[in-house]
Amino acid sequence: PSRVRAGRRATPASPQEGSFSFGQWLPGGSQEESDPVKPGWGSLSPADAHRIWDRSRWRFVEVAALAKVDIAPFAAVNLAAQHLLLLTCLLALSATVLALDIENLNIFNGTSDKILNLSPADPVPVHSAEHSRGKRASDTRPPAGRAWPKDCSEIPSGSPSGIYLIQPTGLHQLVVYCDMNETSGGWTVLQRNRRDTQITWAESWSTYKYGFGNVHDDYWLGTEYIYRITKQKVYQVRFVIHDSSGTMKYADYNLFGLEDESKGYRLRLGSYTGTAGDAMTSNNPGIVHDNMKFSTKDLDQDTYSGNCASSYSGGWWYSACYSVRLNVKGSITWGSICSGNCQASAILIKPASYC
Ligand SMILES: [Ca+2]
Repeated sequence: PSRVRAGRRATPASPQEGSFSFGQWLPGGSQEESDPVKPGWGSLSPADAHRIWDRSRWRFVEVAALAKVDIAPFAAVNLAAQHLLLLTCLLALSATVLALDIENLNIFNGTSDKILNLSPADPVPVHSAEHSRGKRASDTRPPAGRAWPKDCSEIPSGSPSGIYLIQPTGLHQLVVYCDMNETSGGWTVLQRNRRDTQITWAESWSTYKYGFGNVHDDYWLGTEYIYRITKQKVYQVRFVIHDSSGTMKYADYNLFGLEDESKGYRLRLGSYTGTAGDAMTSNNPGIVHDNMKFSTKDLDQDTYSGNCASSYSGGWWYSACYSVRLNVKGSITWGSICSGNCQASAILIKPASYC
């Protein structure tokens, strides 16, 4: 390795140093970017070496050393160096994921290249294979003062749907699914569930508070995170329901907000439009959800004498008990359009639009 390094230190001679040019033996620029097996390497004639010896002993040593470099060991060293670089990149990758301080890594079990707003300019490389071809970790630092989007509405329009990092005010980064296709995009997905989901949904208050599931498919973002996002701006909500035949229906409320944890994450909805029916704001106090506190199996804040969350599994804004039940394994319900046999659901929010 020391002989190879000697070649890297050599620089082209300046014109006043005579007719010999180092450039005729050495690949121009950085060897990392060039093919090390280059005509001329190892074919230095004794006469050339002598000329160099006459001018500078140091240079003779350098060139003679290069002339002795055999291709095979050099290739082995180069391969080892590439592996070392790849290992360094992988270490840097895992280190920078931690350095990003993602609060809810518990719902993210993929690789960093699944996070769409991590570009090569960010601390985590998007394509590690490309990274290993010569870029150094120091090339990928983010600009100072980098601001992450506060929600999915701050991601440039035209971006694809997928997993992004957002950073609501006062929090570290969160991974979240952004729906960029649904009516002009920019929707932050709070919940996603399917009839054949792998998750049970029968979780505790603290598990609901910080989220669970898998941001790649079914998940609850976290009641506290939902509260912290909605505290930033005035939001609208879209409940997306795939009914028993798979037809997509929706219920929009032009306002969506939660009160803080000390007030039970009480739900506040605006007025309804949509095709799924206004099942969240029923006139029947026994099955209404708007203005209800959130309940889980271990924290009963419903209006029923018993414990709705315990009886029906899954945390929700129960009254006594429900007409909508989206946080459940296998029996998703939205009003009368699919009572326990909806195929899928999602809850999406974005800043309210004003006419
Ligand atoms: Ca109760």
